[in-house]
Amino acid sequence: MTYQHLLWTEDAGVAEITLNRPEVLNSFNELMGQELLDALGRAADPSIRAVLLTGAGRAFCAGQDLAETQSPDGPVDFAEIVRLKYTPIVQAVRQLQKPVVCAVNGVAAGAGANLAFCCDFVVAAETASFIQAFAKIGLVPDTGGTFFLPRLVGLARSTELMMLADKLPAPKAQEIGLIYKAVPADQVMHTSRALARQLASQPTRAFGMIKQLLNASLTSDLATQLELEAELQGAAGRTADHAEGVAAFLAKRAPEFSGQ
Ligand code: T3D
Repeated sequence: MTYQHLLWTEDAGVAEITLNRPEVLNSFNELMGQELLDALGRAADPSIRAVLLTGAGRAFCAGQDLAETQSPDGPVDFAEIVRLKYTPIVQAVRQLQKPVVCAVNGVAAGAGANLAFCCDFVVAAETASFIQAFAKIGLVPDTGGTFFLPRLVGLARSTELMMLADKLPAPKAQEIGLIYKAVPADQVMHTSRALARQLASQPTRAFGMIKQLLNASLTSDLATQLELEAELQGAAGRTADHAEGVAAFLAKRAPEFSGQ
């Protein structure tokens, strides 16, 4: 499938998805939301073992396309937009049984920032920034922001970010543990691609199960979590990659994981 507002490329088991509306800082119109959801579904194919998400041009994503939601016919139902667009995208990223690396090449605002924060790794250009822009236009954070931010950086910092809505520079985001790392702008794609490629060569099924465990840990109690660990360790122990990992260890050679 070809997309109007996304670029899709595949290399060495990595699907690279680029939000591609640079003239409006890759803000989300309806079609780009549908296309991203489609692309995340396509990334479930077993030949894809890691995903890299980024933006074209000088921004990562400026959130909702604000021009699109202005209707002469009266107020647009934002609840519907959130339910039909942003919520399914967040669920798709979290349910995808493989790592998603987000390369934040420039500013990430509103739903664009929170899309980055629901990914497994965020590599940002040192010149990039994150803005919980919602309050600036009288809205509340969506796209999982109120779920992930308090868990990533705590309540006080989340309140500050959401209510003051100041630009958070990427190096500061790294310092407070909100993102994986900030790198010089000219290295953001190289670093992100190298990371995605490395992840794609690892035990993909175990990574999928790690993601399942981390998702569950965000809401479960200790007993439930311990039982899920036991269950998924059982499943991981039956994978070809576990057999390969142990065989490689005993033979003192590097493992060659197939992702199975
Ligand atoms: O509404 C619902 O459906 C509910 C769901 C909401 C989810 C959300 O994401 S709400 C939050 C929406 N996003 C924002 O409020 C951010 C708006 N953008 C900005 O604040 C700034 O553009 C940035 C801080 C991100 C970057 O500033 P700067 O100075 O680097 O760029 P700029 O000049 O403001 O933007 C460049 C162009 O992109 C400009 O167009 P022009 O003048 O060159 O023709 C600007 O209008 C356009 N643009 C930027 N963001 C958006 C946008 N156009 C539409 N929607 C945008 N969100």
